[in-house]
Amino acid sequence: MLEVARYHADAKGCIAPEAVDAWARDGLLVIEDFVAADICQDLINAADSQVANFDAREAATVFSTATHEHAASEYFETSGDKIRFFFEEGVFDTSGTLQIPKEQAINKIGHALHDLDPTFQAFSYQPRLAVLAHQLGLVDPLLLQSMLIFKQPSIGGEVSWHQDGSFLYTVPQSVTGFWFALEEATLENGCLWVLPGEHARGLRSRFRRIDGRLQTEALPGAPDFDDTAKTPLEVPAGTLVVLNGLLPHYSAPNHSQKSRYAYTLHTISATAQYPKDNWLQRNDSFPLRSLGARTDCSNANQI
Ligand SMILES: O=C(O)CCC(=O)C(=O)O
Repeated sequence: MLEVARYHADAKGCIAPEAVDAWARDGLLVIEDFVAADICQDLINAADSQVANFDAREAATVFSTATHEHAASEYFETSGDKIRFFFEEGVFDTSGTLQIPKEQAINKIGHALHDLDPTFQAFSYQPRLAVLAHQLGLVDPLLLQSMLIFKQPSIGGEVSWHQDGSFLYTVPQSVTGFWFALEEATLENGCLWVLPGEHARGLRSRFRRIDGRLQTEALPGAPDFDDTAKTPLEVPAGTLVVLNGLLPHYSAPNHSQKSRYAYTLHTISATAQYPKDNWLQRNDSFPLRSLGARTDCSNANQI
């Protein structure tokens, strides 16, 4: 099986030229030790306290990436500028009562933790990310979306193969994912899988509002994903995986006894056009903010 190379960033967020080359070639970049162990723990604690403070009776919306059934839900569609809670499949009975404790039942929190939770805000707008983004060629990155994906033991569901550009479409394509392993991610607990280089074959579909309803639309002439090179990314806690918005990725259900917490951020370019028929729309009174000022890496040590 193909092995994806691992890189490191220095204290400023600077990476070696070989890492920049790997990003361009593969459409993804794995940076180990990007997040210190105590910061991973702070983020885990902040996520757990969001869940503890959430009244599960407020939302009986079942989240399922396999069927996109959630798409019809107003709760999902208006979550772009809020902190909302989405559940694993099958955890409610027909009357909307949770059958298991909410701590096990929540699939993810989204989609504006980065602007509304102080711990996630401080982490998301850290200068090292702006430095890294600049080296990867991102132009005026704005923080659009954040999610905490729990993958709780035995129940954490699959995230089906997709390109982030289908959901967060811009012209030209500019979405970039920053995925942080807050806990070790393994084959057993549902690590990411990727198709290195497959971003070069373009966007396959769009998830957009058509006649008032969110739907997935195949793009004309788009090839199927070629999954012959599908590669698991087993990574230690603290690893950052950066994903080009056209890079197909997936994660399996968690059948193990260990959770797999990950925090994920998506940026778009301020210079790109963001269509009105994308699912995620923010209120005009709550504009997107820039990742921040960049620093020059020209004097950085080789990592
Ligand atoms: O964490 C996962 O399992 C999937 C994350 C993902 O698809 C994303 O961040 O775009």
